[in-house]
Parts: sequence; C-alpha cells; structure tokens
Amino acid sequence: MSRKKTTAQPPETFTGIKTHEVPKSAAGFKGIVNALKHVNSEVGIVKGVSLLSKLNQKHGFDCPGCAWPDPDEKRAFLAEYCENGAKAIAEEATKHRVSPLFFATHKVSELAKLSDYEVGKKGRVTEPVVLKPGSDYYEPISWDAAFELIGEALDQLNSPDQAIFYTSGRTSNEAAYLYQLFVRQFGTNNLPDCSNMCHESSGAALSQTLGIGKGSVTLDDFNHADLVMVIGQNPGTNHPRMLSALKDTKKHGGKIITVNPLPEVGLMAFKDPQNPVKWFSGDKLTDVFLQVKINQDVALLKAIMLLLLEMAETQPDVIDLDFIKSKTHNYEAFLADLKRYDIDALIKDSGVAKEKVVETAKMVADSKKIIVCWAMGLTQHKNGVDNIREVVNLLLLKGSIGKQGAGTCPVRGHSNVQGDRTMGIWEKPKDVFLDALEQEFEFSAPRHHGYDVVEAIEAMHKHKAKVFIGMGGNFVSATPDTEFTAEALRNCDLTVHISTKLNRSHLIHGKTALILPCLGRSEKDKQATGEQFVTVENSMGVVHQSKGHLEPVSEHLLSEPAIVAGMAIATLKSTKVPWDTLIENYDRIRNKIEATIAGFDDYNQRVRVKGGFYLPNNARDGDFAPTTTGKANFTINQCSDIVLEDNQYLLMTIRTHDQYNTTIYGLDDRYRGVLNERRVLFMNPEDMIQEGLQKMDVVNLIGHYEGETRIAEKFLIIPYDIPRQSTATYFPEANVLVPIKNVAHTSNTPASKGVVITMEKQ
Ligand SMILES: Nc1nc2c(c(=O)[nH]1)N[C@H]1C(S)=C(S)[C@@H](COP(=O)(O)OP(=O)(O)OC[C@H]3O[C@@H](n4cnc5c(=O)[nH]c(N)nc54)[C@H](O)[C@@H]3O)O[C@H]1N2
Ligand SMILES: Nc1nc2c(c(=O)[nH]1)N[C@H]1C(S)=C(S)[C@@H](COP(=O)(O)OP(=O)(O)OC[C@H]3O[C@@H](n4cnc5c(=O)[nH]c(N)nc54)[C@H](O)[C@@H]3O)O[C@H]1N2
Ligand SMILES: [Mo]
Repeated sequence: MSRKKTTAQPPETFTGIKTHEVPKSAAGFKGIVNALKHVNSEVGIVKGVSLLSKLNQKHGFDCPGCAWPDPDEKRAFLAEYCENGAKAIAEEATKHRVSPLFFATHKVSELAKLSDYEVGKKGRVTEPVVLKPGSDYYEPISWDAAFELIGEALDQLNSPDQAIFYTSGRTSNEAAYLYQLFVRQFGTNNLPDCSNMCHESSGAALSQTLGIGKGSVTLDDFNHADLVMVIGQNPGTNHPRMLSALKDTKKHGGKIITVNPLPEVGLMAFKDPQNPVKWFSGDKLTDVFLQVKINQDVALLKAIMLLLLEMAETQPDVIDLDFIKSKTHNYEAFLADLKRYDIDALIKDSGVAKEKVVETAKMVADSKKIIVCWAMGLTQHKNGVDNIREVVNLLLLKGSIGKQGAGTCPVRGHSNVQGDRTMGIWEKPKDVFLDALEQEFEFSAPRHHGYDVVEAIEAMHKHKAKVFIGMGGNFVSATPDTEFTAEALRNCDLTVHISTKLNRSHLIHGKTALILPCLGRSEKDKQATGEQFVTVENSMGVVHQSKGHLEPVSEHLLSEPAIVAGMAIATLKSTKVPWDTLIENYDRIRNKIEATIAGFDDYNQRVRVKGGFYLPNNARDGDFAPTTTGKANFTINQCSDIVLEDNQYLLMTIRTHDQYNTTIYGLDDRYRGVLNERRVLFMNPEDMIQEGLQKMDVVNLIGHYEGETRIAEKFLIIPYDIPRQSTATYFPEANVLVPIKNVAHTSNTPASKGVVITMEKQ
C-alpha cells in the first residue's frame, strides 16, 4: 500500500521487545520496587522519599496522577500513594532540565523525530522561549515580551472566535477560573479541554438522565455496596488506589463484576502495597469476569436487563417499582423498546458465555445497592453516550441511586479535570454562570457556544482559527488523526503552550511558537503575600487544598494563575478584574469563585478544614429535579452499528502501565507481559491463525473509515486473551489511525476505542 510519508507522529521503530507471562496479581512488593526505581532515576532517592511522604496527605499536595479521592479520615501508614502516582511526581520533580542552552543546541525539526518517551525524558523547561517564523531553534524571551506577543497576536484577529484556548485537566481551580474569565472577557467561548476526549460522553449522558454531569457516589459508598460493576476501566494501572476501595467492598461482603475485553490483572487480584501482610497472598477482586467484545456493552446490558425483567415476573422485588414510579420518567417506552430484543441474539453479539450473563443477572437481582464504575472503555465509542445511558437504565431499574452504597461512578482521568469544568472551562457554558460572571465583573460575556476539541482542530485546519493557546496538555499527541491535527496546528499564526515538561506539541508548531514554563503541583508557589496553596476537585466532588513544598526547578517559572494574569493584562483593552491583586493572594481568587459559582460558600474557610468539603450533588441526594422532566430519565439506546468484514478488526487504543497519557514513563507494560516495546498489537490466537500470523510477526495497521484509509507501520503481534475480532494497542502511537470525524454522537468524543482496521504483513 502506498502512502504519503508522515511527519508528525512518533517514529515507527522498534525498541527491543521482551515478553514474560502475564502476572496473576497487581501491585504488591513489585509495585513498590518499581515506584522507587522510577523515583530514584528521575529525582534521586532522598528527595524522592520526602516527596512521597507529602503526597495526598492532608497538608501535602494533590497527586497529579489521577482523580481518585483520598480517604475522608484515615490516610495510609506508608503515605497515600501508589506506584503510578509515584511515577507521576517523579516525572514532574525530575532532575533533568530543558534550558536555553538545550534549545540553542537542538533543532526543533530534529527533536520532532524523537519518540514521545525520548522527548519527555528531556525534562522540565526552565525559561520562557520563542520560536520565530522560519527559525529552527527556540530562543529565550522575557515574560513581558512573551505576554506582549500574545496580546498582539490576539489583537490582530478579525474575531475573538479565531483563537482557541485549550485546557488539560491538571490545572488548579484558581488557574482555571482566571483562564476562562480572561477568555470570556476577550470575547469567546472557545474553551475546549481534555474532557472532550475523555468523560464528555459521561457528562452528556448523566446530565440528560440524572440532572448532573458528575458521578453520585462517595468513597464510603464502596463500604456499603452489595455489588460493584467495573466496566471499561483498568484501575490497576490508571487508578491504583481504587483497588483499595474495591478490596473494602469485598471485606464488607460485596461482590465485584468486571466487564472488559481484557482480563486486566489489577482487577483480577490485588496485593495491597501498603499492607505487607498481603504482599504474598493478595486479595481476589473480581467474582465474575464478563469478557465482552469491544463496543458490545449495550448488547450485554440489555441482555442482563431482559433477564432481570424475566425474573421480576415471579419475584417482583428484583426491580424497584416504587422507585421507578415515584422518581423516574419514560419507563414504559424504555420497556417497550427493550422487549423488542432477543436475549440470545444480544448475548451472542456481546461475545460473553450465556451462563456468565445469567450468573450476573442473578447477582444483580440479589443486590439492592449497586455501584457502576466506568472509564474510557465506555466513553470513547461512537455510541459512548448510549453506553452510559444504558448503565443508568440498569441502576434505575434497581433503584440504585441516591442511597448509601449505590450510584454512578465515572472514574475521572486528570486530577482536576472535574474541577476545571466546575470553574467554567467549557465551550458550552450555561447562561446562569455567564450571568453571574457579567454581574461580578461588569462585562458582556459571549453567549454563542465555542469549539470543542474536534471542532477546534477542524477550525484550525480550515484557517478559521489562527491562535492556539494550551494551558497544559499535549494537544498534537493526545488528539485523534495526528497528521491532520499537525497540519491544523502548523496553519496557526501562533501556538502557545503553558507547560511543565517538553512535549511533542512544542515541536509541531504554528508560524510563531511560545513555551511558557510553569510551576508544577509539587512546587512552592510564592506570591506577594507569601506562599500560596491551590484547590482541586476529585472524582467524587470533594474540593480540597494542594500545596507544593519543593523549591521550583527554576527561578524563572511562573505559576499558572500568574501566567493567565500576564496574558490578560497584555490582551484586554478594558477589564474590571483586578488581575494583579488576585495573584498576590489566591484567597482573593477563591472569593470571586464563591461569588459566582454555587456550592462554594465560605470557600476559604471550608477548604482550610482538613480533607476539604463536598460540593452539592442532586443525584447523590436522590433529587432529579434539574433534568428537563424533573425526574430521572430512562432512555432508549442503540447497540453498536459497526459491521466488521471477516478480515477486519476493532481496535482499542489504551494505556500501558508505564505512561501518563502522552507522557511515557518507561517502555514496559508489566501487567500485560510486554517489556521494552510499545509498538505491539494484542490479538486473539485464533484470529492469528486465520490471518496466518505468528507471535512477533510485524504488521502495518490500516484504518478504515467511510472509504478513507490511514496507516501506522510496524506493530509486533502478541497473542493475548482477548475476544475474536477485538484488538488492542497503545496511544499516542495509534492516534494516526483515529479518524477526526469518527466521534460519539452528542458528546463529540473521538472514538479512540472503536477503530476499524485490517492488517498488512511486512
Ligand atoms: N498511570 C496512569 N494513570 C492514569 C492515566 C494514565 O495514562 N496513566 N490517564 C488518566 C486519564 S486522563 C484517564 S481518562 C484515565 C483512563 O483510565 P482507563 O479508562 O482505565 O484507561 P484505558 O487504558 O484507556 O483503559 C480502558 C479500559 O477499557 C477497556 N475497554 C476498551 N474498550 C472497551 C469496550 O468497548 N467495552 C468495555 N467494557 N471495555 C473496554 C480496555 O480493555 C481497558 O481496560 O486514567 C487516568 N489515570
Ligand atoms: N487514542 C487515544 N487518544 C486519547 C485517549 C485514548 O485513550 N486513546 N485518551 C484521551 C484522554 S482520556 C485524555 S484526558 C487526553 C489527554 O490529553 P492532554 O491532557 O492534552 O495530555 P497529557 O498527556 O495528559 O498532557 C501532558 C503534558 O501536560 C504538561 N503538564 C503536566 N503537568 C502540568 C501542569 O501542572 N501544568 C501545566 N500547565 N502543564 C502540565 C506537560 O508538559 C505534559 O507534557 O488524551 C486523549 N487521547
Ligand atoms: Mo482522560
């Protein structure tokens, strides 16, 4: 197959694979050893151990790893961290530096040829730098000159809507609030964020059905659940501290069902690294494993619900009719639709053995309190919103929401992605929020919706947007269709990245480019009135403090709020916001948040109380008044409409155990038995026979979407326990294959877990 040579994606080269057997349990002593190995190589052991001791403690800083909550009361003896949290902070506190000298001696075009792993390992950026038009080298620029450059570029636009202001979910509440305020005063709602590629499908589905785009459970609910279902999520790698909550569910007699195409090791058994007694024995977690085919969750959930309804004919209490009558809407239409389906056909489509589905339905029938947890395995599909609405249907049938031990648990990704949304980082803001901003700051806010991530890429591609500013993140590597997105960014007059570490988005740039280096979570933030703390919101709606205690890696760094203020002052012609005074003392920013966002009363007092405070949550209280019907809504959802030809496979692009999104910590995926290589394709052994492939054969992957093809070269075949016609590889390498137009309806989230491919043997 001929192809245009690609230029923006990571190099298509191998790094030297080794494989071993898939381990039987996660974490344990090995987890600790691995954590310390990373900490040692990035920061040194003494500083590293001191860092770990502050992580997620009530007076320490919030782990930049994930958004899983901290226990309200007890914090673990060895500190509340996990292997991957340790890697996340080691990555930030690294001793490696990207200084002006580094930039003077490295061409941007040469750096762009490195892998994301190699780029990331270069370290922390120490001073603001600019890449001038036509130049191949970044060079130092003063902060004032950088802000002026941004102000001028924004000023030259025909309309504020020609600028894009992206946010990645590590940004604190204070920085996010100021950022959206600046952007709206400038005159646009173009505030796409990583959420658009992440839990947007959850937000869309939950707002429609339950009247709040967030989950309803608290950590304590895991102690009271009869049943926890974990669907499309790999917590052993991505939310390791969640395994402790699941262990607590089991300790209290609850059961766990896992729904996943892969038997993810962490979910099967877990050795609590903070409980040495369990290092060797471990805890079995999953009671029933449903090995669903990729994107067949709706079929599976429908089958389970039909079986429940069958049982309800003789045992009426397996569904909660009182709840359904008093609290829900649209039940009859939902039932009528569900009954059109044939149970056996649904089960066949799901790929799960019938006896397992029946066993599951019985467990669901016997449970009064059910929690469903999910992540990207449900959201990143064309029918991602259907997936989540179907989960809600199941919970509503059981009356399993708005009571202790039950409810929705979309497990968030970035540590403050939920808080950023609460602060107004959203391209579709609500009028009440804009009204409050207008009143507090005396300006007229733009009312028309802005671009989300996919729309922003398309707008830049069509030259409709010309300035891109990224508050954190790694836009070119995280977004779909790498080559298309790269073209979009290259079309821009100016690309600006507020970043801690060097990444690919600094190297695939607009005509002029800026890197503005900022403080990380773990570092001290000194302003005019003294050291500041910031606040964040975790996956369960708890708002709490985060305070760094390390000296910043360079004296030239500014905090994210200070950078926003700098851009705002240089850009806005008239503003009633006292930008300078707000930066002197972040309590003043929090006072403004309190004045404009519901749920933040006495913000500065309550956030100083140990452990923080819970934001209001109507679904948690069993109140569904905010939906359009005033009740919890049953919905009618579609099964996957992807039809695969015999030689076609569905590909999910997932994370290894050694990466944080586009930040590649190392080249191993220990829990899946693959070491020192990322270009692998996990495949069912019978499919391999059908394709005439053997372990370690090299294939090119060809993506197919509406008559278009995309290609990613060189992947090693690994036989794996995965359903037929389902395959898996890693992102960001595979993002070249994810079509920009293949998105979930309603949420517009790229279908990164539903790529149709064929293979071409090399
Ligand atoms: N260490 C570490 N922690 C992280 C991150 C990281 O990269 N590294 N990323 C953070 C972020 S931003 C996020 S959003 C989360 C992501 O957390 P996850 O969602 O756990 O991440 P993925 O690796 O994308 O894994 C998706 C899981 O869904 C399964 N899956 C895929 N398709 C389907 C399907 O159709 N049906 C079902 N039932 N399952 C499916 C996959 O097999 C895999 O187990 O983690 C956060 N935490
Ligand atoms: N194919 C495929 N694509 C995906 C996904 C997938 O599963 N498959 N997952 C999607 C998901 S769930 C998400 S959330 C997105 C993630 O998209 P992003 O959030 O854009 O990507 P990250 O890799 O998390 O961003 C890492 C960069 O953030 C910067 N950074 C780190 N800490 C800080 C900080 O404290 N402040 C600032 N200003 N910068 C900082 C560093 O420079 C680092 O290089 O990717 C999405 N893309
Ligand atoms: Mo995410």
